[in-house]
Amino acid sequence: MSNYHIKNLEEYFQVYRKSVREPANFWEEVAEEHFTWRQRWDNVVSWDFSKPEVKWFENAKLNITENCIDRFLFNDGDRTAIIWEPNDPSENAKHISYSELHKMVNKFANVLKENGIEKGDRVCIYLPMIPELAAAMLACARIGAVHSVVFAGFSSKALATRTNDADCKMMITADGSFRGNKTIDLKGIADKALEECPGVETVLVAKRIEADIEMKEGRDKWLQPLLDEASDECIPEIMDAEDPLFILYTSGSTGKPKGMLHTTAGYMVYTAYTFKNIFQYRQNDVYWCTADIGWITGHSYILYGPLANGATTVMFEGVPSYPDAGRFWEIVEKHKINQFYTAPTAIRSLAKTSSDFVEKYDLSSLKVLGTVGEPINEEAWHWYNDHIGKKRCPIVDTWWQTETGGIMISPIPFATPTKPTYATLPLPGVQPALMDENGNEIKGNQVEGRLCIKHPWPGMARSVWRNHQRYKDTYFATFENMYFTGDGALRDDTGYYRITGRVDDVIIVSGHNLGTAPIEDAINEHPAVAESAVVGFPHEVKGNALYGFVILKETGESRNKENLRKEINQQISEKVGPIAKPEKIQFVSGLPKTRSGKIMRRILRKIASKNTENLGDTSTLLNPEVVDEIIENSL
Ligand code: 7RM
Repeated sequence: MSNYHIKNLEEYFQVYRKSVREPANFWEEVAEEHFTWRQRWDNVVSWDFSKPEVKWFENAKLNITENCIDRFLFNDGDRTAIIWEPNDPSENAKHISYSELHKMVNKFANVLKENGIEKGDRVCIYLPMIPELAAAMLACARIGAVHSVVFAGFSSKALATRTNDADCKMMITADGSFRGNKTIDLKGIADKALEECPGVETVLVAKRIEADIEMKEGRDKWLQPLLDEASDECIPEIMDAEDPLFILYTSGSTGKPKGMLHTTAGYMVYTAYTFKNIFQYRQNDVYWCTADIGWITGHSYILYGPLANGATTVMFEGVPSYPDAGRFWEIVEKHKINQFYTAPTAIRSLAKTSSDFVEKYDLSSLKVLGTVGEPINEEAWHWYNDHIGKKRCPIVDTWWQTETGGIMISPIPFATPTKPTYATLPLPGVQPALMDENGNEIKGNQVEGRLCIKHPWPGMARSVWRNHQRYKDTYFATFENMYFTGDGALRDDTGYYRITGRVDDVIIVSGHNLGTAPIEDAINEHPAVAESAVVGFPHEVKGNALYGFVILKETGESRNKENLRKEINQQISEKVGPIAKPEKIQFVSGLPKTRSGKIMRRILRKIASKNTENLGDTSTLLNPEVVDEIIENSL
């Protein structure tokens, strides 16, 4: 029996039980099954959550790019590593083989070295979804530099903060990017950020949109001529298992982003293992994750996880709505996608469009579908299952975080029976616990609590960059000897997990602890409601009161709003209790969301408390225009 090919539920439980009984042996076997190690580890895992300190594969030596590229050259150099699909469907896709990727990465790595980058230096990568982005990350990893990718939709302010926090010596950007029918002046944004980033000595600029941009003398260099000149051979730097691989910023509840630090061997083993099992990837399959590489989903499941398995991974430059709402399905047909991984928010927006956009295309290549980033509602799940998977493709609802490095709770296709809105079971090696408010573990089934993890796993972040105290406070201080995820979850009568949302979205109203998720669920059950968000605001009598923001379905828009408010309140009274009735209900056309579909409650909270002077950075929003509308009509 192989840890990598779990075929049915019984086998899952066997592997799972072993992974809990003997975690070190379990992960050792996984690490031995594949991979090129330059030196073997002395110890599989050592950990102390009170410091917190976690080490995996101690003293092992390796280079992750050797595992993601070189390992496949001898037999499979011509196999496609990356299929790049451009924004504009009339531009040609690129098929980059493992040997071409090898040359590209080596050249890029040599350019980095020639420009003063050494092992341990941080490099900020601010690039759109073009092949240079993948090559830049791998080039850093090849020479032991630490990449810090900043999503190319972030503002100059966000870019500057992240660049300075990580002390980056170099920035890699482009002359601009395409996004649907628009172009974005990336270099202009980068220039503005760089005014505040004195530590950046060199800026490498990729050419993508042929924009006429300013190049700052002595600082900015065009990338392509340097690549053309560079040697395509570069001996990989031998790294220690626990050497930093990358920093990736994730927004904190305070607004100051946390630079999550991931290290080399554990991250590699974990992303490779989870990718293979969860997508049941088989040789010659074509796998597509629609995320941007600027998020953890892209790092782990566009780049490192797939390449560490010698897979063919698709990188899409564009957006789901361009040139029309059929673009995803056109690409599935064009590249004969076998595994498709996307966010519930994308599914919901595409489900709203005409079914002609789906029916036009041949989706018969699909074998496994996935979702990530937020809870998927039942309606969207069924649409995905019926219209995209044609009821023949298991849907893996994958729960994880930037901090976990890889997927933690998810069905394994064909082994775990799926259940809409449930992420189902922990992967082998993952030991979840539900905790009550007094810090006690809630055992048994049909229970609900705060989701923690009891034992380290190889993919977990090891620190917050230069702020280990914050790492400890955020994840290890709430419950003793546990990693606290910040999410709430319930475990049903069969042991399946359902993630209910962030538990910091708890509001104390007249001394009652109210979670916003169940209130939102109650509101959403009203037939006229499409979606809602509830936040708290200060109230003289109650301490806090609730403010509901509600999006109506088309059918609800013509209804009398006062009647609707009454009906919604009635519904909340019945499902949660009268105490949970919002003081105010505002009907809105949209909610401020990040590109991965997470509602930015920070903004709604400020609007609800009439504190709209300083909304903070809204550049990461998918729909910044909706904020003005909500403020204008606020109650
Ligand atoms: C991968 C990613 C992490 C937060 C996490 C949850 C939420 C993610 C699911 C989910 C319900 C899911 N990293 N979340 N996946 N909630 N079901 N399948 O999204 O760092 O950006 O966000 O996202 O709240 O804590 S992240």
